[in-house]
Parts: sequence; C-alpha cells; structure tokens
Amino acid sequence: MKLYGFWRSLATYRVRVALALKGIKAEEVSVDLLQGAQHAGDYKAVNPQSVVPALVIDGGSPLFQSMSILEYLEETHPEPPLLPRDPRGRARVRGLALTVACDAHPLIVPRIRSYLEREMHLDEPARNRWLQHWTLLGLETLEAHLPKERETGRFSHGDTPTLADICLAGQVFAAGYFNVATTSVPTVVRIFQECLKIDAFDRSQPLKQPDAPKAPAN
Ligand SMILES: N[C@@H](CCC(=O)N[C@@H](CS)C(=O)NCC(=O)O)C(=O)O
Repeated sequence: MKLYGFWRSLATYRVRVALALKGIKAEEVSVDLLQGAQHAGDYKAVNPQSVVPALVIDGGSPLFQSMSILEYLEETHPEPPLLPRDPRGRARVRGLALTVACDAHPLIVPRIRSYLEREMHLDEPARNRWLQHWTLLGLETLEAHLPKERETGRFSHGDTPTLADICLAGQVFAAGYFNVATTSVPTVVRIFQECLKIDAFDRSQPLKQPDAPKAPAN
C-alpha cells in the first residue's frame, strides 16, 4: 500500500493511526502542502481534489477521503475493531468522529486559510481568530457529549480506541497548531492523553514523521 500524505495533515494522521493500529504496512509518500505540491499535475492524477490522504492498493484506483479509507480498512482488516459491534454504538462513534471530520476540520485546512487571505483579504490576526474559533468549537462539541454520556470510558466509547478517538486526537493537534487553549475541554484532553499512550497514536503524530521539520512553523 502507498499512503500519500503530509506530516501535519490531520486527515492523513487518521489513516496513519488506523494502519498502525491494525498492523498494516504502507509506504508514505509526502505531498508538501505548505509548498502547494497538492496542486501539481502528478498528484492531481492521484487525487483530483488536490488533498491528502490518498491510499493506493495494488496499483488500483486510489482511495480518497479519510473516513471512507478508515471504513475500508475496518471492513478489510476487522481486528482490532475500530467501531463497536452494536448499531447504536456504531452510530455514536461515527457521530463523534464526523463532528470533527465533517464539521470542524474542513474549516481550517490550507485551501480555506488561503481563500480567507487571498480572496477575503483577512489579515493574520483575523485569520487566527477564525482558526481558533472553529478548532475550539469542534473540541467543545465533543466535550459536550463525552463526560455526560455513559458509553464514554477510557476512550470516547468504551475502553478501546475507535474512529472517534482517531478524529479527536487529530483535532487536539490542530489546537496545538493554532495555539488554542484546551482548558475548557478536560475530558477531550484526558482521552487524547490516553490515545498517546498507545504506540500507534504516538508514532503517527505529526512531529514524529520523517517529513516534519525540526522546528515547524504554522
Ligand atoms: N475530508 C477530507 C479532507 C482532506 C483535506 O482537506 N486534507 C488536507 C490536509 S489535512 C489537505 O490536503 N489540504 C490541502 C489544501 O487545503 O490545499 C478527508 O477527510 O480526507
């Protein structure tokens, strides 16, 4: 398998963690989003949306969209499961995961940031307010569920990691990128810390990737 990704991409992080949890080996190809490599013709041929991740299996058509890739990995490599067995639990886990993947993360990706700068002419402080606002709102939405719902355990749903934790962890890295204080989301932070105790989450972290700079800029 070949995973097209980038060290600081949170959507790539999701796939990287799932591959690691399931013990699947994939070669990672770095697409430098900060240099605009996602727009180059050779990468557009892999993913016409010009975003990472994309996963190529056996030279077939690349898989795209991180949540779709996670579901594929879950179906083809069911152990360890990243979704609960019961339909209601699965709906809850997917709901938590999609709160991040569909509603929070899309507002902070490079193409949105560059549109705010180039087309909307927002200066850097205004763009930072935007990034901080949407990042924190995503985390606070998770926090509104987690402490009060009885399904929450060591992780977002029970005592083993699920798709919800994979998305949660990525969103906490976003808070780090944009200097968002996480004091208002203590359960999210607790679960994030539990995630990082697992090797698959820890070694997949953005700053531990070979293409990460030594001292990254935002
Ligand atoms: N919904 C997509 C999001 C993909 C996405 O936006 N990826 C970001 C990095 S996390 C990207 O490649 N952005 C490039 C850009 O915005 O120009 C997924 O989950 O795969």
